[in-house]
Order: sequence, then structure tokens, then C-alpha cells
Amino acid sequence: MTAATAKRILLTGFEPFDKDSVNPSWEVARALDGALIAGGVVHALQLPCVFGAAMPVLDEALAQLQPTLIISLGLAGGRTDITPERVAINMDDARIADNAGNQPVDQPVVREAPAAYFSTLPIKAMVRNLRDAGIPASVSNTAGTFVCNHVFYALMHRLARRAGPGVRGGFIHIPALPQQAAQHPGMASMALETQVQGIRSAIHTAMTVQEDLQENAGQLH
Ligand code: PCA
Repeated sequence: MTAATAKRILLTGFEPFDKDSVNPSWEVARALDGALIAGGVVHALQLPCVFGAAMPVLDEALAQLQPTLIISLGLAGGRTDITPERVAINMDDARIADNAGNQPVDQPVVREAPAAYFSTLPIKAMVRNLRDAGIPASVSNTAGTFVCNHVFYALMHRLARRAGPGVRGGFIHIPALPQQAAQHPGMASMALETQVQGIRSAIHTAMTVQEDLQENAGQLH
């Protein structure tokens, strides 16, 4: 298997937002750029943290690359675990302004479209394999209502309508880096090296596991 014959994996991360100088989602994506994982080659793409501007960038990459696997990464400051997201909702409701000053309230991501889409990644198998590798992980049942959920929803809407068979996609939120947590005493963090190892494992799982595990990952609230 060479890079020329490999399947294409699109891995996106976001630019820094909310006055941060770094976003681990982009640091992880670019660390894996060019990696060959389970017969696929990773193409890293940075997305602007701007409602309305992120999707055109992703759409262009989808059209050019025709990837068979798309995983978008985003920072969830305060989370302890690598968290594959279960569901994207058709709702933009921004608690803070995005990088262009937009702060939509209760706007649909896509007008007259379904309320939600489920990830088509094997999220439970990903979590199981991450834990087995000694990396904290759990399924998340909400990607929030900011730019990450916006991109996740729009991606799943695109895939539901146009993707060929076998094209899968979804979203994974990741914790802050130690250098970020150092500015917010008490905040959880995970070293970049561990995050990169974790996302490499998650990609490997997505490339190799067709049927997700039937394991309990429910939450009471
Ligand atoms: N996290 C934000 C947007 C960009 C990012 O990395 C979010 O969770 O919506």
C-alpha cells in the first residue's frame, strides 16, 4: 500500500477561538497529516471558527478529495476524555461570538432539514479501543450548539444526501492541552502526544470496524 493507492481520510481541526492562541484540534490534525492508517492516508484541513465560513472550506475539500472517511475534530474545553459525538442537531445557538463576531441564536444550520443526524462512525468501538490503549474516552451525546455542532450537522447532512456507499463521517471533541489548562486552574487537559495517539487509534477503528459494538454508553442526564 502506497500513498498513491490509499483511500483518502479527511481530518479537520479548527483555528483557535475565544481569544485562545492554540486549538488542539488543529494541532492533532496537522500532526497526523500524511499518516498512513489502515490503508488510508490522512489529509489535514484547518477550518475557520466562523458560522457560514467553515462549511464552504469543508465542501471544497470534500469535492476535491472524495474521501471515504471524514472526521472533524474540535476542542471541548473542560472535558476529561476524547469524546466521539453521537448526534448533531440542526441548531445554531452561540453563547459566545465566533471569530467573525457572529452570534446566532436559535437558527437552523440547514433550513427545512431534519432535526438531527447520528454519526456514522463506530463510536462505541472507538471508545472501547481507546480505553484498551489506556486513553480516557467516552461517548458524548451532545456536541453543543456552537461552530463544532454546526460543522458536524452540515457534514452529516451532506453525507446523508450525496455520499456514495461506504463513506462515513462524524465528529470527535477533544480536551484542552496542558498549556491551556494552566491558564484555567482546575481545568482538565490531555497531552498533545496522547491526543494524537488517540485520534490515530480512532481513525484506525473507523477504517477497520464496520458494525459498531452494542455496548452501553448511555447517560441518565
Ligand atoms: N470547539 C468549538 C468550536 C471550535 C472548537 O474547536 C465548539 O465546540 O463548538
